[in-house]
Amino acid sequence: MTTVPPEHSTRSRIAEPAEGIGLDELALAARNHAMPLEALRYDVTPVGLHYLLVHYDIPALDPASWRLTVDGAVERPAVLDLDALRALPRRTVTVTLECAGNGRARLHPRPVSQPWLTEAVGTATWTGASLADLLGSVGLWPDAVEVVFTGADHGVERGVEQDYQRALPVREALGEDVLVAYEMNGAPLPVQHGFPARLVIPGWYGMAHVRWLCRISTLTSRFDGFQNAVAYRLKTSVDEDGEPVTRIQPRALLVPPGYPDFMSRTRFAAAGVHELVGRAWSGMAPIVRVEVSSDGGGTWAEAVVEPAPGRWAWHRWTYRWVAEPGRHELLARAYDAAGNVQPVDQPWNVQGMANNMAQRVPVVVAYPQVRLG
Ligand SMILES: Nc1nc2c(c(=O)[nH]1)N[C@H]1C(S)=C(S)[C@@H](COP(=O)(O)O)O[C@H]1N2
Ligand SMILES: [Mo]
Repeated sequence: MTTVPPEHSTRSRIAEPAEGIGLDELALAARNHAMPLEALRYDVTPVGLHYLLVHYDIPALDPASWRLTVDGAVERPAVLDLDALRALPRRTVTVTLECAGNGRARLHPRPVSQPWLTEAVGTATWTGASLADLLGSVGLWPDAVEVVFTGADHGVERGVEQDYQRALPVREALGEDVLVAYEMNGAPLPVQHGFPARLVIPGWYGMAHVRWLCRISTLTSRFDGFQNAVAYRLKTSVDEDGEPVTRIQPRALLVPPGYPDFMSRTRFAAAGVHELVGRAWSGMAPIVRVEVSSDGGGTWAEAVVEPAPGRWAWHRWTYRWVAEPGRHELLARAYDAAGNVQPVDQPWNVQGMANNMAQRVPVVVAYPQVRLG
């Protein structure tokens, strides 16, 4: 382990009131892209449009020499190559994945980190072996409590040198749709999404879906690694331990209507009827209701919500908007069957995690058509 210079041993930081996005955040934003909102039109996000978040570097793994070690609190530790993984029964699940930091850049005050707006999301069809089958084949000890997943990527975070590692409680890890996936949208995993294998844990925020998986270790005690114990915590002051970030909070997003101004992204749309289209999802329960406001959140009306293409995938929704000439602000909010409601005001926390404040889309409507210049 290298000695980390003190300037890198920082705690997470909150931006000063007038502080803009820094070059450090721009560097992260340029590496890690969001999903363009117009891609909400697809049930399954085309691979290149799916959001991407990589903490360190994308590792180069040779599929011929790659191995997955399964050990710890198990009867028969095993080492699998890619053929052995692919020989296990195949399972395919369509999953909406969202980064826990989504929405962070819109918070006041702003936590300094990957500065997401609202579109760190995507839906993919993942194929792989079920983790329950894999753990069943090695004989999980009955007193195992956590499963630790280790990726092949390595870096330093707030002064701590580490492999990217996350743990899950055993009862979550044994869910029937939890996969060690080796295909995304019907093709081998693209390198940036975890080639040759990644964990997929439907309903959970992105940080739990460990890519470039090389080791699965079961423990009879709680895991205290950085990404569980320090990062991905909901806390209102820096000194608290906070609660762990787990499942995805409900969120609705809409495809902004009309066309955009290049710099401001303000929308211009013709007066008349617009069929607004969006998606809504929750990692806790199906979406039961979506509401739309065209007056900045003053009044709300019900959208039509379609069934989701799978238990863990987003729902498509539509709303018939009669657009009058003038300036408007569109909002959408989602409700799930477990009673979770998406807030209009920010749910603030130190790391800007699980923040599902409603999206706002300013639209300038003109009749019969907008003409600039
Ligand atoms: N090995 C490894 N796995 C990882 C990460 C990482 O940096 N390294 N980032 C996590 C985070 S924070 C997110 S949001 C998702 C992003 O997955 P995607 O880029 O395939 O959409 O991967 C997760 N898995
Ligand atoms: Mo993330």
